[in-house]
Amino acid sequence: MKTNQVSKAAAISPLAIRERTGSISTAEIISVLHGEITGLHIKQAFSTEVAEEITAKFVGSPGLQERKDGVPGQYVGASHYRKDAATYFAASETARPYVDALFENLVDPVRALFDALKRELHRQGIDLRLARSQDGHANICRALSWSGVGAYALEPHDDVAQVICAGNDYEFSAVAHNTVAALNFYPSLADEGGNLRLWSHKPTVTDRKSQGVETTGYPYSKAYLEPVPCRDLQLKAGDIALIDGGFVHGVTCQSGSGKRRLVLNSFFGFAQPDLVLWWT
Ligand SMILES: O=C(O)CCC(=O)C(=O)O
Ligand SMILES: [Fe+2]
Repeated sequence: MKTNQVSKAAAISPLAIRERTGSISTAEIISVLHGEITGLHIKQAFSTEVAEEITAKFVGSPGLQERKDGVPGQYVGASHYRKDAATYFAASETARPYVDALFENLVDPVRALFDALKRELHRQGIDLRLARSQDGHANICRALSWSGVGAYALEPHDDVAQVICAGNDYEFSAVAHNTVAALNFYPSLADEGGNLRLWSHKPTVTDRKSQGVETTGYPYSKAYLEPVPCRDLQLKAGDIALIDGGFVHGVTCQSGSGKRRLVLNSFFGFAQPDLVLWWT
């Protein structure tokens, strides 16, 4: 990681951020997909009662596990990060009952967004579906609680490196040429911190190589990001943040007694002009 770090300044790409209260619209989601909005923060976007029930189900889930892939956190669901397609889709199948159980007896807000987007895209002649292979298909989301200590609960990273390096076994590898939209629902936050920080920088393959994060996009160093302007989305339970995952982002440190930060995360993007794929 250290040897060929050329100290080349990170190119600045402006952030287009929209923050408001209310319900998310399919037009805004599609604007993120087209790269017109970098960060969309919708406050009070889903019910706090539903948020509390999902959080309680996560905490008590028999499918709750510690991440063992170098990213500190606990999760329910499957992550494609550093997995080949066969392993990821098998893990998705195994985790499905646990993911579904998080929404038992509730109207799942992630599924509601998926269905609304599917209807709108269909009107435009575009199909939206979960990514799949012969081994299974992706889940609607994964639930994550970050536990990094220090400046970041989740270190600065981008979500595209893992898609580029996923390999051709994955039908969604083609999305890396377009916007990888990262969708986050927040059922719970710690009393303080846990902001989603976005930097004005969209790394290229060359940038990643220079930083020794070519295959992971994780983590970008403090020194590399120091000169880059950033913006924090200050999140509360019931909020949604939808970002262009190609921009560097991370989660600031969190503090306070008891409450843990929980995010329901999914990725989606255009694999073909008439096909949007969704995965975790
Ligand atoms: O927890 C968050 O706010 C962001 C999650 C994230 O960036 C990711 O899962 O890749
Ligand atoms: Fe991310």
